Amino acid sequence: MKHFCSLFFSISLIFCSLIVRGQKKNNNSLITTQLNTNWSFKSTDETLWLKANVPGTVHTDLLDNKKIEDPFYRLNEHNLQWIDKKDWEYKTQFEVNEQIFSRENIDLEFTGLDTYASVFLNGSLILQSDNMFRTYTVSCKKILKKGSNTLLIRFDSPIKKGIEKHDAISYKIPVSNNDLAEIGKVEGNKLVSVFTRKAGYHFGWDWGPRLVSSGIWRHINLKAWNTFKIEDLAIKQLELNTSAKLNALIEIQSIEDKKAEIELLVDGLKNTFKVIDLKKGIHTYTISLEILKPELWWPNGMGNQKLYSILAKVKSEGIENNISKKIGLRTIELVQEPDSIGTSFYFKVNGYPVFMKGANYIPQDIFLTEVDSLRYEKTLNSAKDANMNMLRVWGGGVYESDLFYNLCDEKGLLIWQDFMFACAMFPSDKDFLNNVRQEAYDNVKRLRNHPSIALWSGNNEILSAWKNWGWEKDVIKNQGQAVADTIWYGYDKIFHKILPEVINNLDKERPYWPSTPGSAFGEKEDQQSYKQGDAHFWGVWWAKEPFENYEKVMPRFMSEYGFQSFPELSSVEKYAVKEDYNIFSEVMKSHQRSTIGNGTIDEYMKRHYKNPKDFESFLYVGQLLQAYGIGYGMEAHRRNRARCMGSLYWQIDDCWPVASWSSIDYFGKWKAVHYATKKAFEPIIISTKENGENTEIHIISDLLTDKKGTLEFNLTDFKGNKINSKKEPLIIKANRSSIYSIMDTKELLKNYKKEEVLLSMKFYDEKGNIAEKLFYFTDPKNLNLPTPTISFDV
Ligand code: BMA
Repeated sequence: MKHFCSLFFSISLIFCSLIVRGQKKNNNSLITTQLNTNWSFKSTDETLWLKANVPGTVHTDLLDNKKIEDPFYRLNEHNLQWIDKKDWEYKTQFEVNEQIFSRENIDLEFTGLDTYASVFLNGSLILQSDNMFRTYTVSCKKILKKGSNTLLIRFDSPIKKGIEKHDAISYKIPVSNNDLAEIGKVEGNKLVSVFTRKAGYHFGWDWGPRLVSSGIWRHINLKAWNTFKIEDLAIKQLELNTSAKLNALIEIQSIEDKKAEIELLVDGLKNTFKVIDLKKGIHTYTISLEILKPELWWPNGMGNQKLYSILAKVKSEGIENNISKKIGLRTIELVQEPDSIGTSFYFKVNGYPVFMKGANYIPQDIFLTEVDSLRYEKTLNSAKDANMNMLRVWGGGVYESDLFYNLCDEKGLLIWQDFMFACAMFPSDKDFLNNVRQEAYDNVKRLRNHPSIALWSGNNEILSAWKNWGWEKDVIKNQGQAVADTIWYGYDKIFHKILPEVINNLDKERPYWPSTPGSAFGEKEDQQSYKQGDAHFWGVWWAKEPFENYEKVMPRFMSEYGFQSFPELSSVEKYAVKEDYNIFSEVMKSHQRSTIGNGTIDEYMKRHYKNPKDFESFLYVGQLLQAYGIGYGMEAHRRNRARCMGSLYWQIDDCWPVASWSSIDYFGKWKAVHYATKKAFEPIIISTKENGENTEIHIISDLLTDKKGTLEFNLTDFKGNKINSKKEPLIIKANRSSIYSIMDTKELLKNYKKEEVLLSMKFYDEKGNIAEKLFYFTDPKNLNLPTPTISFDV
């Protein structure tokens, strides 16, 4: 953890030196200092203060101080459940020099307190917070001193607070069993997660540990300013054709009425100048600007990701404050129009329908502050390299860091952004609803400039749970209609009123989708018809349906489907020892959170593969199995793009070492399915399937122009002898899926058996191969593969 500390320290140094340099030009401008150093912590019932990292978490600080063992190792998680039952405090001393102290206004800005925090500045209580997703700003000039100041933050146990809130209401809120209260050793196994605005997955999930930490998880900034401070800059796109007409909305806080000059620069060049009347208080000023011959921002695979940097300089009576944002110019629409099937559900970017290829994303660590820029870069590069153009930031995690969205902007990864609600109903009281409104406000405001964000989505699977999984009926049956009405009141308020209102105020250009999976007709319509809306299809896995059902269940947009595998041996070695090497050992079971996980993998493996000879081979074949199944699903979705316009599998990453649906394990290792994804998501693919007596060859292109080349296929036996072949020129049509050929399988195979042959296909032009595909006519376990005689030297 040390390197993170020094990283943050050097960032603050760079920051300070920029400020000092800035001050030479203008010694009245805003001074921002991050309070990242000099922190210590302890539980409130101890006396000894230990060194702490900020940003950080209690668990990682305890680990750094060697007070606990690695929470991910073997069964250690189970011995660490005492941590979330205690209250913790963090303190630091920081200097306020003359220059800072002389500013008329000094604010403390807390961008992430997890979660029930009481903040004391020099002994005075200045803030009580109860939402890890919110930013809190406190004006504190009156309490600050010149010289040394003390900041102390007490975090109340989220479990004890949760129990209080749980016990204070007279009814039970339905929560899925992802809240692992039993592992958490919570009294009476009470499900407390929904009472706290804290990442849902901290309380456990079917791929995650139960490690409910606390801490200062994002920066604390001290901001000192004279007369006015810029709060925000939002760029709104009004028109985009031969020129881009934009509005800059600049929010400024001023302590008095006065004149100010605003200058806007685009990529360093002066664009607009305007004199405005600054008014006392916080107000938004609108200034129009224009970019001639704009270069568009495109999703990955469709073009470049041009980002314009917009700098706003605000000057008034010798004070200059600046703010800058990066934007991308593009149009995006969610098209839901009646068609011959039902109602479409697809995204149009810059006027083109785009098939969304991607995955669901969960936080990359149970301890959020462990995810440094390298890990963000690596995971998002893996998405880009696998030809993805969309990730869904799932609602049981967090609104991600600015860095995450910056990287998505740069890499052309569109984001389906959930609000942070998943798999549970929530409280309906006024305080809770107000808290949610403020959280939505903070995050929509923070994120709205990112071209990568395609859609706001209210929640994960809550509507399904209430309407289709039987939660509503159970509540009516066991607790009565009045309780069901109270619970639904909260749902209706949050997802049909509060969130749409916030979006309408701040970001109305972007589509809002109340729940995923959802229906085009709101909560009244059956979501299981697959004729409209998006779908999460879990018949494969939970109902053990065959992989072929990925072809049969074809929604308009598949936003979740998945199949598990274990990490490879080199990753398992990091959390287990040799005696654990059996998927049914205590340790391996503890790193497998799906109630049906091991049995399901085993059953599907028997359907498609031979029995692996040992533990290591089981891990390996398990990964092949996942690649086989999910690869099948991806191709099926793409073949059917006339109906289905998105394929986001569950899930790209892990937050600890575990057996899960991920395609990249916790240590960053690509599983076999990630390689299969890269292949299945290439811009042009050849996809073969058997349909009754026939073999069909489909060709799918996501390119925006037709592609000319030659298609060749060869049917051979496993020794390489040619049985059948064909080669012909072909023009692959832009942005569509078409059937290239339907052949009678018997004729194609000539008298050969399915287990003896393989069909290899390629499409190429004068520059080389564009698409390649190998197709087998039977499951891997049936193939009569000859024993190879290959020798190698390393
Ligand atoms: C999906 C998700 C998660 C869950 C996953 C696997 O539906 O939304 O809640 O982890 O299934 O069960």
